[in-house]
Amino acid sequence: MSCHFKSYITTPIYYVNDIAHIGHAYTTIIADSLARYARLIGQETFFLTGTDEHGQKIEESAKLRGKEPQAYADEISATFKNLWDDFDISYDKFIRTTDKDHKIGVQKAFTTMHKRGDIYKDKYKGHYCISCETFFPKTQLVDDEFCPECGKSTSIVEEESYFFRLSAYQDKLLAWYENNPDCILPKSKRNEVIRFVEGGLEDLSITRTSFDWGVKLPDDFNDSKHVMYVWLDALMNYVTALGYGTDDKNMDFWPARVQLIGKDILRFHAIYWPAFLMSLDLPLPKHIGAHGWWTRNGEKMSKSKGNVVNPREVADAYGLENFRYFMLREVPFGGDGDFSQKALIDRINSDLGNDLGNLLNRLIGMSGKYFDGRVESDKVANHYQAELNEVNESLAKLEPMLFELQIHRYLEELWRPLSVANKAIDKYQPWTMMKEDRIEETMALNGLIATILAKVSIMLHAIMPKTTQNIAMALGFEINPESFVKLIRNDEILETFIIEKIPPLFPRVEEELIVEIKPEKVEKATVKKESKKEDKNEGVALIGIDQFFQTSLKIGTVVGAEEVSKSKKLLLLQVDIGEDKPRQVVAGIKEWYSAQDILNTQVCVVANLQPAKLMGMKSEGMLLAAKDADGLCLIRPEKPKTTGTSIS
Ligand code: ME8
Repeated sequence: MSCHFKSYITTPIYYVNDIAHIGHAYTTIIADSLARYARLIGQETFFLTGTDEHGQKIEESAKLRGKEPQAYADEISATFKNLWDDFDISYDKFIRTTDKDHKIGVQKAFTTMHKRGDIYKDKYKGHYCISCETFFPKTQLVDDEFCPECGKSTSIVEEESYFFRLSAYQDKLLAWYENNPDCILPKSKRNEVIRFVEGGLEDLSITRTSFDWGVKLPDDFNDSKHVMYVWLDALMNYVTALGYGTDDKNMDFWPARVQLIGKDILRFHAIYWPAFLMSLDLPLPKHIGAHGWWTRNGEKMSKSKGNVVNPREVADAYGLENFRYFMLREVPFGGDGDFSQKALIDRINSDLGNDLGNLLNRLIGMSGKYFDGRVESDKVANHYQAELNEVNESLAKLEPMLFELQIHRYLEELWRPLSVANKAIDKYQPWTMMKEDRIEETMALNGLIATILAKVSIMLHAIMPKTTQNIAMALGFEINPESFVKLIRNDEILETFIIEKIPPLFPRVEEELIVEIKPEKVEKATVKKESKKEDKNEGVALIGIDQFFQTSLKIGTVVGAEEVSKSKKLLLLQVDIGEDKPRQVVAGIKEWYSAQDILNTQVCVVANLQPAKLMGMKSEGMLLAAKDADGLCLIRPEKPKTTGTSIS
């Protein structure tokens, strides 16, 4: 039995500037599986997830959509929560950084760090990437301008700021990594972090004055223009969720057993977070687990390519639990993984269908035919001790693997008992044994298979909760902490039962169930379920209204226009869409409009496109236009409308 009696498991809190995709689902499903496993083995468990709602990025996303940040955060946070609820994610708390208690906790942390002498005020000048909410030294920028992490343009920010004395924690951090070889998993990631910290740590700017949307400093600082740096705010969620700074109600769950993150945010969790905790005199987490990156068909997922995997779509098409199994089995934790329907279908048909589902079907078939469904396991050891030994050996290896985050190996090892069972049927040939009247041996073989299926179901339960409960039901028991102790810990056998026929668990998948929307052929893509007979829609991907509303369309007034001399096609426009300053838009319309034609006219602007660069000029929007054989015309409001009005 493990020595931790309380297991606290966390996911990152996800930004509300985007809806959930397969990457978010991956982290959350791993965490859910660990939490379910911890509960099954009888540990008191607390599983936390939630949303990260402050910062400039969120403020700007809200503004682009013409919404107040709080209203916008409410809306997107709910989409995450709904998805996790629909996915049956067993979180104990869903935290939002806009929760009052969280804000109080962050302020308390700030005060504590300050009292300890870890916070001081100074000036900061640096290159800031809004998308990553991070300052980068000039030496790390790409072409002196672009963010080394996400490639977007950075801007120079000079502000008065409070600083956290990160530099003072360099040695303590190195000692922590040194003395706790498993503190960062996989170990290769720990080595990366050590190298980074050995390179030297600068103090960290932890407040901002250039925007408002964040946790204010505590009142006694009397410094209302500062808000907390979003990463200080966000990281603190892991303890404010337990009551830090308010009622301390669940603080006995701290330190966390496992904090799951993607490799993109390792630096924040493996360097800043432990330093903050040390400053607060709180213990450090047992494991920080950084997983790799999901791509789709070998390509990075991005909205502009239109290849982002929507977890709901996959779960609807292939089954939620099959999808869970696939993600956890397919990729070694820490490595990058590729999502393809082919790989998913292979896992369903082969691992789940052939190895597991068919085994149950074979058992239902044999016990029905020979024994009216009765299965007795009490003579198994008399006839199949070698098989039992092999199974027990495999099961014994499993225990530490999950919490060491060797999840794909755990599943691989868990399939060995299934293979023992399948091989035993082929080897002992129950149909021959029955002909030879070897009834006890045949019954014991069925008992062996049932026992193996029962044990495997228990150990697979955390990953496929409903499916395994169905298997258990067919085998006349229920998966719970008691049956775990009986069948796994104490190696007991299944009591005699009458097998129940259940519908096939993993019907064979014959073809891809989601029609790929190829990025460059969006207009030609079809959606299988909906493409039926509506001629007008044939060949066009149907989208839901919520997808349509993800596009922010605005009435803009062109307040500046000039021709780009080196280009036959481009005009450089300044378009007012009701924001502080006009947007620069580079439009390919010069063949049909002169600068003068378009100046002081109204246009329709797509306002939430990723900025792009055209001939070295930044373009922060796109104009709506229609083009046919006669040429191109701009789409404009029929009557003048207030600049910045949303189009819907
Ligand atoms: O970083 N593959 O939030 P976020 C695998 N708010 N995992 C992926 C992924 C991909 N392609 N894309 C995202 C933030 N993830 C901060 C965290 S915590 C105090 C604050 C997963 O919405 C992965 O877990 O950008 C990654 O770490 C997380 O989503 C980032 O989510």
